[in-house]
Amino acid sequence: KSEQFNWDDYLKETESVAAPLHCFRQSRVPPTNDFKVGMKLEAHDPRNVTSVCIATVIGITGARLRLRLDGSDNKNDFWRLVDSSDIQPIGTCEKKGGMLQPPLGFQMNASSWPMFLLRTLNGAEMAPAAFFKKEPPKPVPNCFKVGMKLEAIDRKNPYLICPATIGDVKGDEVFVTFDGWSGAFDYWCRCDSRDIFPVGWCSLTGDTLQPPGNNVSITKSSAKIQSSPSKVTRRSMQSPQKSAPVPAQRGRKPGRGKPPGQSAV
Ligand code: MLY
Repeated sequence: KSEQFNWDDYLKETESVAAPLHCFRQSRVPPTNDFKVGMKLEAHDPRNVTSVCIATVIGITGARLRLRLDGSDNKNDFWRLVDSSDIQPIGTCEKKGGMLQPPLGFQMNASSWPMFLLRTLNGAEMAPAAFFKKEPPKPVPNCFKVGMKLEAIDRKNPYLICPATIGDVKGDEVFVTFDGWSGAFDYWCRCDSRDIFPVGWCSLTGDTLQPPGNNVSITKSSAKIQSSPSKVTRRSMQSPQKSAPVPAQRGRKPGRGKPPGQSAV
């Protein structure tokens, strides 16, 4: 716990570069997060994206909200940026002629939905429209390059934002690899994904940036493609590696990992 993670030092240590800001679909100045725990809003159900549901802010982390759909359990919380197009003020759905839907896995009998909806909204603190920020435009060409560093959401543990490296680029997609972790958490995503952020994002938003893992060697950025054992700067025997002490990324070729489109969940 002694020394804290520092991007400047880390970029030097790994002789790598940060992916440029304009590569990302994120605002240059992160949006301010004015939401408060307990406020209600409308959100697309992540498990059924055509449904618009009522959600409650359960937590605040940097420019993100931890959300829970009203009528759902506490096992399906999700995180959205305050400038996500997945969230909107209460009343938006109706204004557009839509109907608020029960979340997938609604805990009560479906017939009790209309009454549940009335009760959940009655006296609720609704997040003001001004708290919702406009989603930034899509960056047009995919300008990420293999080896560039970034901050990325761990999709298996979506509350975590972690140091990551572009491991591959194909068309509009990038392969996000997590520094210091074996491939288990890596994923393909579109270059305009809201789950990836420029270096320094967490320090600007006040979100927590995880330190790199320590179970896979981290070397020069080129090491994500071919690692040279002499350049190993950090390594330990910690977990999810099957056959231990060889640097896990050794011999990795661009193109490994699942093809674009299959794992972007
Ligand atoms: N408890 C999990 C957390 C893993 C997080 C990995 N991310 C940061 C890439 C584990 O140890 O498997």
